[in-house]
Amino acid sequence: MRIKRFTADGMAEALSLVRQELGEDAVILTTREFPVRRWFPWKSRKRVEVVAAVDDSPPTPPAAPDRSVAGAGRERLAAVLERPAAPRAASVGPHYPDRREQPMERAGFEEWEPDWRVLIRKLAAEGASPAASLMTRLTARLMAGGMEEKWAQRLAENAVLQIPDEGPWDMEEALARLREVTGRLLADRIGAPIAPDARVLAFIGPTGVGKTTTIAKLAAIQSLDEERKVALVTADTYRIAAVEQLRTYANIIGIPCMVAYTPDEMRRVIEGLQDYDRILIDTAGRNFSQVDHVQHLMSMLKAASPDETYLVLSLAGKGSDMRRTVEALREVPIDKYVFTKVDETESAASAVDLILRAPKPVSYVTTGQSVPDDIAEANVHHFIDRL
Ligand SMILES: Nc1nc2c(ncn2[C@@H]2O[C@H](COP(=O)(O)OP(=O)(O)O)[C@@H](O)[C@H]2O)c(=O)[nH]1
Ligand SMILES: [Mg+2]
Repeated sequence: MRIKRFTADGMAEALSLVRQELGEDAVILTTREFPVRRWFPWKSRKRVEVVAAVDDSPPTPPAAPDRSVAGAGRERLAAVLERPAAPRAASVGPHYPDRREQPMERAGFEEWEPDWRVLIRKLAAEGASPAASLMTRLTARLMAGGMEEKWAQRLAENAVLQIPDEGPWDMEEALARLREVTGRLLADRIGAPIAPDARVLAFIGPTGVGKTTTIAKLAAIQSLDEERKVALVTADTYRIAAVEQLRTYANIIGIPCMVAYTPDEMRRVIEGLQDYDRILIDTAGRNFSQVDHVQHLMSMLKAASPDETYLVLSLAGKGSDMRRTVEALREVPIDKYVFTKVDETESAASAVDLILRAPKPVSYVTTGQSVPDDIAEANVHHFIDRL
């Protein structure tokens, strides 16, 4: 570690000295302004002092590919930020790897506190610098879209940090950088359609988010386009209309629809559907802040023993509600997310917040009420274009 003190007439000059002497990896430890006394006090001017350090110990060999921002350290973060986003085809097709093989829960953003945040903060503290004002505007925009402040701030800081020194320091550039940074963070978390060999699929989530409609869309595509043998099962027996709704879709598509009132029935129904390729299970969207609703859901899921469990969440809802649902369902093993009602919202910030906070692959987004057309395999643009 080399530590050095620099003084200059302004922060920009000081930082450029730091960069010249210590290189791009330098970390700002402290900054301070001090007046230079002249003969006449009213003519005193300010100088800036920056203490910076650089770690010049030999570099550690690169870690195995892992795009999570987990694990402290600038290198990991830099690797995440600098690796170009992998181009991702809109439709990934049936060869898509089964992501259940991968560890889902990675340590998240919390640990992502690189030292150069200090630098940005200092810049912000300078007052009306363009960097500070863009950071504030980006943060406010993300928060208005439902992202929690600390995440909004970090994304905004990272975006602004990517703007070259010579600018342009405007919102258009800042947004482009925000999309770039977010895209890289999300890249390996988005685009995970139904795994080819997954047979039993359960869909859970709050009421009204679009579970039944999404199941109808997927069932129609799987059955009519992909010519698989598809069956529907509903455990949403709380409302009579819910059973009828699913049954109507099943009749139109021409596939069976079974009802399971209890875990035992669920077990029997699934057993009876052994020669079906895909069994899509609809569940009741109850108020999951009540523990017994979660327990009931868990016992149904346990009986169904799904290969994949999808948590369906609506982008039209509030970010805080979405986070509450995820928190209430923390005991439920969830494999993937489906985000609905993308057509009803201008901002996907709340979804980005969730994907960064509780990382799971995002499989589909739905874009309207039309069965079966308004559904697409999720891609990064569904999210970053709405930031
Ligand atoms: N705008 C829009 N509406 C949707 C979408 N998906 C579902 N809906 C509507 O949301 C309402 C609730 O859907 P439903 O499937 O019954 O929700 P569930 O209670 O979660 O099963 C219905 O009016 C659907 O037509 C979507 O992607 N966009
Ligand atoms: Mg329903």
